[in-house]
Amino acid sequence: PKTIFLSDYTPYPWTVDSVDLHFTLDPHATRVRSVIRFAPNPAFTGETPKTMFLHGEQIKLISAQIDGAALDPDLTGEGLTCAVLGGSFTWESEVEIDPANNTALEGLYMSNGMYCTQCEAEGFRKITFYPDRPDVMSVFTVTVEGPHPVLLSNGNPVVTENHLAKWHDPWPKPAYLFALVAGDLVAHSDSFTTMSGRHVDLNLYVRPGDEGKCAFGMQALKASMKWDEDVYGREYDLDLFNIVAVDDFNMGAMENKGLNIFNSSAVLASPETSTDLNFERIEAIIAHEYFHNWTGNRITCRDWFQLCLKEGLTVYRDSQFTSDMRSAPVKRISDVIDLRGRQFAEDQGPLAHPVRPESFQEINNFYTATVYEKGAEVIGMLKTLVGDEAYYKALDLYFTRHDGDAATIEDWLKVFEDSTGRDLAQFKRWYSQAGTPRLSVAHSFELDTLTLTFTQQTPPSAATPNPLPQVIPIAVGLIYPDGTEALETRVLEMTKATQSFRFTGLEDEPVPSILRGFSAPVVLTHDLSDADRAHLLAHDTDPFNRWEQGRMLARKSLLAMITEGADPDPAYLAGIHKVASDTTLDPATRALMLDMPSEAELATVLHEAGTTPAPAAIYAAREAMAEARADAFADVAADIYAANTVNEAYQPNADQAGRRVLGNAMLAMITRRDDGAQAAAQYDSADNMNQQLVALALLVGAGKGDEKLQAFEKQWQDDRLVMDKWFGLQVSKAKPEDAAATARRLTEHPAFTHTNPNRFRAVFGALVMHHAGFHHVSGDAYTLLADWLITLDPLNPQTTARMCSAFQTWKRYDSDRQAKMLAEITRILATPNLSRDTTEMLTRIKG
Ligand code: BAL
Ligand code: ZN
Repeated sequence: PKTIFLSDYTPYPWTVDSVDLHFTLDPHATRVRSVIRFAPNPAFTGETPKTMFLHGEQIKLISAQIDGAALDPDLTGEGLTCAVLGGSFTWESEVEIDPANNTALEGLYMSNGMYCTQCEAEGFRKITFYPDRPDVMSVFTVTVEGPHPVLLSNGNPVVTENHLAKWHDPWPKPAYLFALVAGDLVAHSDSFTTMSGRHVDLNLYVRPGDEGKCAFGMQALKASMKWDEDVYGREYDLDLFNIVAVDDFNMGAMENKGLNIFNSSAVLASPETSTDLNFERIEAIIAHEYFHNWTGNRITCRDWFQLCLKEGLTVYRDSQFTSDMRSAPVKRISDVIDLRGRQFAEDQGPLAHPVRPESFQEINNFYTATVYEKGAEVIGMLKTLVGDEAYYKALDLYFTRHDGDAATIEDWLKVFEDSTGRDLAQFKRWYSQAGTPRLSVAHSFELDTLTLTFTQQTPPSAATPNPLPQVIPIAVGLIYPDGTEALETRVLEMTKATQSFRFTGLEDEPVPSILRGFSAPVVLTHDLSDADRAHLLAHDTDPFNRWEQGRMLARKSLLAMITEGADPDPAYLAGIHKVASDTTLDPATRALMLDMPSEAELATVLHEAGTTPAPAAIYAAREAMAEARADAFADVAADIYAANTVNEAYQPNADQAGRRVLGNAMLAMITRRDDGAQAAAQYDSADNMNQQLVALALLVGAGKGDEKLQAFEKQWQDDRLVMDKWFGLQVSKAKPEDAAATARRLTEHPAFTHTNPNRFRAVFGALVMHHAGFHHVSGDAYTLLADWLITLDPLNPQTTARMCSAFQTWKRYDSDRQAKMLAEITRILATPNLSRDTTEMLTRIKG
């Protein structure tokens, strides 16, 4: 496969002034007629080419003309080349495509009898011949003909007749934002009045039978539209905003202009079928896709290397939204847990890449935690450095200066430089260097002065062999021994490899609270005594750092259990016992304080410290800690559970969800002591999926879930999203030695299908997340996953390649596991005709 480099970018020689598309739908022989007006691109400085290349893959060319003259272009598997004269011209073509056999779910495909599209990043070339690159933007008019009650495309409807609809999108857009939907769908409709008083019709289109799962998504959409007006001054720009739910979808959702297409798991919700986490995720994804209308659609990316320009910023914006809708500290802590779990692991291994990568073979492989989540952290750091007011001023300038542009990270940083007067050359390293910086701090106190000395060092990687010091915003505060605050949060700007900061005029030696709010995505080493950590846990005014100190105590105890066979730390158990009963803290925060680091997080921490993680030992330590917690909480668990029981009608809000998560943390401890009686009672009385599913998971984990699993299947067999939970839960709650066999058994279930990405991920996503199960010494899980990746690859390369990241940590483990994983990686790579996606991923992983 060909490697594409950022440094090779050149503008396209032509602009596309208009695109007219006409679809005549047919499952196996959809005809697409296109009329595309090309003109010389003034931004192209080279000699005008004598030939034109158009992308096109897996499409049958029926006819092609330029200015009415028939052509016979040169065709390859990647597109066509034809001769052109200078000046403007009109390209016309007719092609045939086969949506019913499109199992890759890119381009135009069918899902449960409906037609839908996914064009980001490079799917439009599977629909018609076109310069399929994000810097070619045009106005689209689309006619859809087909025997379906609902025929949709981007923009506003122009003609709606029986079996024909014509759409016009007045906003120039790249082809990756094109969308088409046709099917027997029902709409849940509403409307929104924008800040300037414009009426916008809103529709959420779903399959008949799903009407009852639309209300929450619609409310989330309206809240997002209002929030973007209130916080960023961004107004919606069409008369219509449509969302469609699709069952077969590779990603969560897609921000096509005026016609967002969602994985049904990311939009359909009801109390009976969705958990609290489902509701929160759905609200966030709806917001994310909506926010893309400005950060992504109105201002798009010049090329795919700039993906973080829209994704990092939009993730940052959706995290701000969730913080405002729910609890800011809970959101921040949850984001950090996620970042450490996924992005830090990526940075540690062979897939490490900068937030703005500099080369790729298959762009689908770069929709990563680094581009998205670290990309969002970089925006957060920029905001911390310049301050809130300057940040929003810069964003206003960004929207004004670049509206309608396909922009770059250089454009983005220039806006901040121009509006704040700052030099961001060093800050730009956050975009160009891979790896997680290690930040260590030493503190000393003399007379009335505290000195903090920081050292930063980023481990070299293949992507960045010689990392240079980065600009690190370090938010610090100081807490006196009596628990009062010696210094409110101050942001230190570290730019050198080693740097000291002094705080004078102190009345007593304070305990430093470093990296408040996790102000930079770094691994912090701070040799605080357990007593100092306990002091911050009790008195820190920064909610993130309070949580972090508890987390550090938990980590320390678990690591001692894993590596030295130590007993659970009584001081840690006493600390969380105190926190759990502290009713001055909200239940969600208390639940987060009780949350134990995952096995994967512990493996990452051990690897960082130069120790080979032993999956069985990590699992055993967490189990032993869970047992010790059940003992330590025996006196209060039932009371806390009862006190947090929600008796009101189910609402998916943060307050109720917080009470449920704390109550269920207690139920987990109770289940270890009462033979599952309380969990069974919760299951039987549950009137919502959250409480039903948590109880079921606890019973299955305790080995007492067989009867309820059967009852659950019988109750929910017709609900595909709930059945995904049923599949996933059995794998994630299996004993490590049974995880692979459980997954294998489930693949034989009549409702298992590997062509539906949600169902495939339900089983195999759960298997790879089951650290001790996936890495069981038998190697059975490695083999099972490899077998299925080989089966899925020819059908759906994108989902296959994503799942390959399960092997990215292979070099961390002992030589036996390494050999087993390497054998599977090699076996998959040896498969004839392996996709470009999977080949690139496994070649990088193999290293
Ligand atoms: N643009 C791909 C899906 C998303 O990030 O919204
Ligand atoms: Zn996005």
